[in-house]
Amino acid sequence: MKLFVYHTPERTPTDRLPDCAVVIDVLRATTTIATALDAGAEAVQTFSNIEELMRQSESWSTDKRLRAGERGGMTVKGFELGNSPLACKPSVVKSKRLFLTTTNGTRALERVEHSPQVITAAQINRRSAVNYLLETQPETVWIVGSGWEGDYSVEDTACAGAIAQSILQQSDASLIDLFGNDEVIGAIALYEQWKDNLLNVFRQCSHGQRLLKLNGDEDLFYCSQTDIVDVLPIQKQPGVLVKY
Ligand code: 3SL
Repeated sequence: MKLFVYHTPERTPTDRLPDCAVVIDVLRATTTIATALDAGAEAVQTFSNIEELMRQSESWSTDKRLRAGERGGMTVKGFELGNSPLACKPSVVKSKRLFLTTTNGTRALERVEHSPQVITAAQINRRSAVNYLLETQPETVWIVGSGWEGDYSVEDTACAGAIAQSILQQSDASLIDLFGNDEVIGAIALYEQWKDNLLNVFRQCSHGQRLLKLNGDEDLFYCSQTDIVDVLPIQKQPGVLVKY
């Protein structure tokens, strides 16, 4: 297995695809996706474009669908849910399809949606993603962060490092065997530096600050927890994620 880390969709190569893509948007899209599937949602279908989401969700009966998403961190007008993982309670999402649009996470997913295998990861389900990679041993793995409108986000790269570090610890491979680009080494170092205090870095980083202005401290706390959810979202058709 060769691991590559790309900080943003914009920095992800366009002329090839990996055997497996791992998409990360810790704050908050991939945390929300894992939480919704863990709470019993039938699937999460992702869109970068609101009009396309409206068009495709229209044919679903209202008792089987939920429209969810944010722009600028706030719930899209007329949608039932925003992008807070804490809203994804079983009583709300069970057996429903979430039609989800977000600013960056859904764009990152689109960037690699034609890869043979696509999974999503966040800090809360890091272990499930690692177990899947160790079990399936894809030859090339791209861990793609969502960032923020083209810029790097520290929380996504820290989570990429958490995945890479755990794979390194559990496989016989050395770092030299495992890493495909220098970003992997940087991501592991970043995670090592902050792993015991992720909440602190989440509160300081630019996206954490943005969410704090929207009263998002509970979301930050939830998103900063490691391995609390045993669920792996896997793409069954482009843009549609289900429980593995
Ligand atoms: O950018 C995204 O995809 C979102 O997850 C951003 S937010 O945390 O909902 O503001």
